[in-house]
Amino acid sequence: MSKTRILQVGPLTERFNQRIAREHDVTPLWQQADIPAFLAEQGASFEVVATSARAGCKVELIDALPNLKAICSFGVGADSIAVAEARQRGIQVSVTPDVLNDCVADLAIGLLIDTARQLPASDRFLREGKWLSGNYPLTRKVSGKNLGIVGLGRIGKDIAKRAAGFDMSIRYHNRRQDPESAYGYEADLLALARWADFLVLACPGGPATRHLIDAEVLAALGPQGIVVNISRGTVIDEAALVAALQSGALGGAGLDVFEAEPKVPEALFAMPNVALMPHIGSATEETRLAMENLVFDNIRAFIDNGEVLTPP
Ligand code: 8YV
Repeated sequence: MSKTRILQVGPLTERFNQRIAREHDVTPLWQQADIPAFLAEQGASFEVVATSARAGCKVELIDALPNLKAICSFGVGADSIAVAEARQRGIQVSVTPDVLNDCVADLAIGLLIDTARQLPASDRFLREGKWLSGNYPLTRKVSGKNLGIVGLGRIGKDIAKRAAGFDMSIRYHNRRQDPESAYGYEADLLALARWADFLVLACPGGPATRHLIDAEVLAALGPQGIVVNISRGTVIDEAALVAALQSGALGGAGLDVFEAEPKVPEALFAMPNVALMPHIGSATEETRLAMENLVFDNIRAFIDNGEVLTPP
């Protein structure tokens, strides 16, 4: 067991919790009876924080750990971690990129089909015995449509690869054009939304993308358009989304993420053109194990060589 003291911010799987306790000198922060008193007394003894995209690491926690040197997080998103403040203080940060691309991209395509073909609502229709009195209404075709991707990063590219198998035309919006990408670049998000049948959001969360998808973008996507969000709930103005779905200004929404998880606007529950998932993009046995292993690899690399492997 190494001498480096690790502070674990929130619980992960039982397997993760047991392994970190076996391999490291770890203290579970969430189990402390009086967290501020604990941090005041012992904060200076921790060099590493183990956390997750959900539990995060705010600047207040960094302030309470004056000898902190590395923050190793489970999850690819770094929007809940004070990355800029950490960097200013020479604290390294790691996340778990790439190992979850397949599963998140799979879910994006799944949500797109779910929403366009109304699979959750069709399933409910059958279970409720309604098929006995008539057929389910017609829905919308998926193959061959125009797909706009907001955020052509690692996950966005894997979504595009899958969508090509459905003969979709693909264009994307990023802050800057990707010189390596052969897909059409659209600098103007509104123009992309106007062109697209489906708009899939795969950009990072955080202040730079907060409410990027607002009432105007949703109106440009239009009454037959569908938005799919597998990034962060904050990227969509959720109140505007609910209003656009209620008025028919937007055709449908497939959502894995929400502004105030685990709270989801109840107005969405009864809508047949909406598919709702409890933030399960990376939540498969295989991918979650790979993510856990990458957190351990980062902690080990930092302790042994002073460098994390996969910064955000
Ligand atoms: C997880 C995620 O739900 O990778 C991310 O950024 O949002 C998801 O994979 C999250 O890491 C759980 O804390």
